[in-house]
Amino acid sequence: MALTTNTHVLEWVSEMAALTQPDQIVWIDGSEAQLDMLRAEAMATGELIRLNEEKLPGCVLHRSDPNDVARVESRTFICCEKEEDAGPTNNWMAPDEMYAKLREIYAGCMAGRTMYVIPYSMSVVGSPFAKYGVELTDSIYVVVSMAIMTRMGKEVFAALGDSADFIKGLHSKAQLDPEKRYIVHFPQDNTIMSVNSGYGGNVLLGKKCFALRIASCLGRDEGWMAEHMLILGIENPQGEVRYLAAAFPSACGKTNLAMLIPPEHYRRKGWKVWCVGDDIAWLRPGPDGRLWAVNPENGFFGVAPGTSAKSNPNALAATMKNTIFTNVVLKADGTVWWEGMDKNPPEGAINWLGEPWDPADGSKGAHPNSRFTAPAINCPCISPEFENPQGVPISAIVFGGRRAKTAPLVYQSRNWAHGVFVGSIMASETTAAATGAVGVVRRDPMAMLPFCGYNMGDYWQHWLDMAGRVEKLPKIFNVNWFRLDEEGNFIWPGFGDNLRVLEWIMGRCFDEAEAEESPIGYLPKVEDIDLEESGVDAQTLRELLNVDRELWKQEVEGIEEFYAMFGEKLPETLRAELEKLKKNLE
Ligand code: OXD
Ligand code: MN
Repeated sequence: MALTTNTHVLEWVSEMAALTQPDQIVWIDGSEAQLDMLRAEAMATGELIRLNEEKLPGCVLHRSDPNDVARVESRTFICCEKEEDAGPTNNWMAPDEMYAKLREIYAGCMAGRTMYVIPYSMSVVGSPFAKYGVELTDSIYVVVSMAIMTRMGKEVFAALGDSADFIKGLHSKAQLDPEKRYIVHFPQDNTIMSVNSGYGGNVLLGKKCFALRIASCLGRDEGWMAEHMLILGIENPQGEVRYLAAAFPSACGKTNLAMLIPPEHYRRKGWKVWCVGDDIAWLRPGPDGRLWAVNPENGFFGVAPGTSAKSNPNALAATMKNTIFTNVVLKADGTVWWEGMDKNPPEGAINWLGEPWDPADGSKGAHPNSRFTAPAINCPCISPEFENPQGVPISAIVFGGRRAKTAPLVYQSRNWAHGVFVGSIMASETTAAATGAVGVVRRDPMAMLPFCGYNMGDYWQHWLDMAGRVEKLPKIFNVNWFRLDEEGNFIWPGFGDNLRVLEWIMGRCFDEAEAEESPIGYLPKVEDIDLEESGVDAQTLRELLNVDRELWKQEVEGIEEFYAMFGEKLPETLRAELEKLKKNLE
């Protein structure tokens, strides 16, 4: 039975049902009873596999199709009216043309299946940040995953009332045909259409599709920001908690930073770190003139391989109950395993493909992009402010990347505009760690390259314009945990020791720490970073903070090349910042 009388919802559901032809429509109310029934049904068909109830209560395993294990950027589209509004970094097609193509693919695709209607909220229902969505799907995996990742259920319809202000999402696994797989955004219609995939990043439409691509457009129009950022609270020994938001491209330890455990030396003094979010931040000017942030999600969709009791005990703890694992190893005792969990690949286990696995044959047991979908409240360091509908005030914005030599351990931008420049030139390198060879530089501005729902040039202008909306702007920094020595070894210990750098960053935000000028921005002095018990000496830190002018001159060339893509859309302010950098390097 329909859970709402909202005519906009009802009409759209019946239109999509007429197109996709499901056998029945089930409205998701968010109750445990209904979710239990759906889990039981999915376990009967093998879509979900129950795990060891004693060791992993409430946990299940799912395997996606082997041809469907990651986001597909080449098949992800932004379909706004004008191509230039999607910009050079997005795939674009005219909306009419794309709708026509999709209509053909969706026609009758749910015949013999059930269509589930999922009402969900990004952020706490009723929060000033909250935005509502309705996802239609033919996948129980999607329903039970959305129950973890969002606030889902009939209270969302109550909050929506008769309003047409919700994001429409239509998902169908269809035939999982990679040639007809599309992840499409229609920002002008607040609509998302995803078809022929069952992989989380493509089908949990609240996440990348809504909370980043569509929300970035809403933010542009409404004066706020949707960013690919973790949110972290740092509690000092005086008990003050200060917050930062940080953006990193993939494979830079974002989840680990979001759940950082302070080194022993800091713990003894009373430092604590709280996780507000691990992936997405929505930021708005608050009534006090500061920038406030929420994590719009309700769970973590984290990469499993590499997550261990050593690298990220908090993430591991978060997966111990009510978690969905995707494409990991199934052990004989009904628990799970992945590469990097420990050094003991299990005997007698089943690999991510569902086949008996012999670790000795050299194959991987878990897919490298295998995932856990875990409730945020499971995380031992989840912030007490996680559910605060007002969010948390952001003092610092931190950008980062993986650079062998170019970027120092940390530097601070001179002001907001320079900070936007620093974010716009973000990049990560693939490094052949063994040789220290410098690999390919991939530019990923603000870590938003695959997630910005409009022209990146306009997006940078929106960032610059926030200066007129936020009275007390956060300070902007850049970090690089990945400097290599001549032999290709990491010089900085990383993980919990990154708090040493964050302490300086927070000190700068509250006028408690010193810095010195450099051609690229403010650097800490060697004595400004606490190295006690770090194993890093002052000489090594000096090396980590070194700014090599020759490398930066090469960097300038790379930036010029990248900026050229944006033509007239490149904000004048950023062009001027680049000129300033060039001059400083002379
Ligand atoms: C993610 C991503 O899955 O950024 O969070 O790809
Ligand atoms: Mn992400």
